[in-house]
Amino acid sequence: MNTKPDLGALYGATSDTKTFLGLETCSNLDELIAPIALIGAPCATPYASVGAYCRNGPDALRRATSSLTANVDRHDFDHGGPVFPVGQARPVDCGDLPYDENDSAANRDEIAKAIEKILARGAIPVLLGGDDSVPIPMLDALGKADESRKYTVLQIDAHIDWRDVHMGERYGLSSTMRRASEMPHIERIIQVGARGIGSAATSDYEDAIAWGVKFVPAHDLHNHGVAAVIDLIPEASNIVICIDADALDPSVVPGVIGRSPGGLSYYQMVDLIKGAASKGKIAAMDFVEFMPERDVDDIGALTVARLITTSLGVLARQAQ
Ligand SMILES: [Mn+2]
Repeated sequence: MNTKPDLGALYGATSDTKTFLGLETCSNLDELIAPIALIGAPCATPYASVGAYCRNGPDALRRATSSLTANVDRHDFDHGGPVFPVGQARPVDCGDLPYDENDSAANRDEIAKAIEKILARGAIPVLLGGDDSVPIPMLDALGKADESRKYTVLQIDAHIDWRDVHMGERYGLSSTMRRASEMPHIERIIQVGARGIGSAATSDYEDAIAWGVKFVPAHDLHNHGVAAVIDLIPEASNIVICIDADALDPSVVPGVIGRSPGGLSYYQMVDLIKGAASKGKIAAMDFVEFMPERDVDDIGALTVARLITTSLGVLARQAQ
């Protein structure tokens, strides 16, 4: 016997849902009408040595919600009510952007244009990677939408991503925060969860400090709590939250290329997101680096999909 009883069947979910949480689709961003737009970007600027190793992330995260599609309106204890407030327009799932592993510039352009359209329609973009090169064009697009608006980036990641160039590439996943620091509309960067050994050299870390980055490494977060991070966010900030799945502990998200012990718990992540929302307006979010091929029995997909769901509920409440 190799069939296991399934939670979706227990809850009465219909089997063929293709969108995140069974949300409505939007296939034409020019006609988008929703407060929040989920969109997948399987690939932006991959390193030749590993390719687009997170290209299957968005679909795996959608699949991880399929058992809950019949239960979206039930009580969610992370919100004290349904995840989406009753009577309010819901997020939509805009599907995945096309990509070409051999044309990174075109991929970045595709992502930037999509984010610009979402912002022009007044929706909050929630971008699903893809590897951690995917946020660079999203952050770029935020500056084009409104040149006078300044942003605080809250990056939650096991790695600081401050390499100037790695493997001959400036726009790869090891350079995301350095590229962000070069954008005139990014006025503040807070980086949470760094630990262990990554690709950054000590000089990269020193460059980030000199720029003004406030670091709360994972060990400090465990010692001092989430409030130490939230205190760093000024009131009324426009906040972009950039979440690398490897920020979470590998025991809850094994599905990443760079597993690093000592990571964050699910509720530390939730409290960071809710805490940010309490200080300002979350203008955009990304969830990157989930790699289903390295996951263990879909436990990481479940955890990251749950975190995205909770984030959508937080964004829905701030849109009220
Ligand atoms: Mn990263």
